[in-house]
Amino acid sequence: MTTAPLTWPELEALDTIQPERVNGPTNAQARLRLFGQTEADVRVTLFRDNHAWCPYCQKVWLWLEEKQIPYRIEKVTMFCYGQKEAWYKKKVPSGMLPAVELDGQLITESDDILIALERAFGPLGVAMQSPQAMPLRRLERLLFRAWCSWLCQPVRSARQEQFNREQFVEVVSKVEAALAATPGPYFLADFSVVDVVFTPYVERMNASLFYYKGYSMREENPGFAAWFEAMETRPTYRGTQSDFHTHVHDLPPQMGGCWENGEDQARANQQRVDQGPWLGLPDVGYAEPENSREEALHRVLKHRENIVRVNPVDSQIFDQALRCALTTLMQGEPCKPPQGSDGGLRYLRDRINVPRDMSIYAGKRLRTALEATASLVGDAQGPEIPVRNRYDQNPADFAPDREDSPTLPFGLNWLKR
Ligand SMILES: N[C@@H](CCC(=O)N[C@@H](CS)C(=O)NCC(=O)O)C(=O)O
Repeated sequence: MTTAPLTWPELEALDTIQPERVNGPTNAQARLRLFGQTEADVRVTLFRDNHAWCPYCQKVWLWLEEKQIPYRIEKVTMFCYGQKEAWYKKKVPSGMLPAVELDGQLITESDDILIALERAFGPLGVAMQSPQAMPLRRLERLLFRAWCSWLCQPVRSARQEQFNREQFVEVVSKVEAALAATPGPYFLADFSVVDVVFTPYVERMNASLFYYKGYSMREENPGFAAWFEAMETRPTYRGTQSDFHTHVHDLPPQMGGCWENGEDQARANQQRVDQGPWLGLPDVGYAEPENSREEALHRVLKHRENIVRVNPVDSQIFDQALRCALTTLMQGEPCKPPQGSDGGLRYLRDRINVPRDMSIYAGKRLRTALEATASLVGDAQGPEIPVRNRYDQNPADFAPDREDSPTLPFGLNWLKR
């Protein structure tokens, strides 16, 4: 027996979320952050990517959140998702992100941005150029390069694959030693800018190596395990944290390709990240918040018209299928969707972007409900997730003024329209 889908008004009645974007916890949707201060106190504008994915933006974002500096957020499209906004290219001709305006002065390059912010507002624990931070910042770049060599270069032999893996693991052991050199879980005695500098790529390494190489960085290294656990106690980090599914499919176009090693463990991990179950993956370790399902519902309700419109399945059919998935999400009962909607439900399952759309547990709950609903009518998958670009995630399609905007540059013509 399956239950009948709730209507949109019935679903809306279950939406209890009242987001506090400006003064509440760190979140990817805010356009203004005040931390209890006033708009007159805002000296900083952060230009970051629409997808809340750019690692260098995450570094500056985390720093501002940790220091509770009031700031505005202007969101810009990254090249591989769609067309870069002309107003941003006038400001920053290369189109690169992040950028910051501090007291009206434009600064680019994330390290220079942090140094300028430190001058204006004081350091986060230690200064970027302090003798404590400098060697650890160099170690972070060493780890980054070893990761790129292993993940982003095709190999000609199993020996070369093994060599790249060993090179990476050797740098990991240096990082483990650095983490063990202080009594707490962080890089220095207390949380500092050094942890912020490591965060973006360590998160992306944890995701990508699990998926493409079958190597679980967080589970195989006690220093990293403790560091992740400590980071996840911080609401700032939780607000910027992404999940495995988002990272592994956003990385290939950004990095120019990610190469899987074909090992059994990697294959098993790929199956798990793509098809679920998503709860229990080592992309998050803290306990699930009580309102993760409500959060997922709230976010879908907000964008439901666009979500239905861009789906490859006929709108009427998909509207009902989506209500089925949301009914399952909220009531825990199976709800049979119309025949032929399975591919459309999985299309959406594959395009939930964490934290852009919702936080990590909300994303897992929604993927789970979409998959459970799809599996009641078939095993059709959605169109494949592209690896050279992510125009299927063009933010222009979800812009509030979409109707007034010119024809989409890359169109979503391969979708129904
Ligand atoms: N060295 C720069 C690197 C910044 C960077 O590589 N940004 C990428 C995104 S992660 C970018 O803006 N690329 C242009 C685009 O994708 O639109 C920094 O530290 O700020």
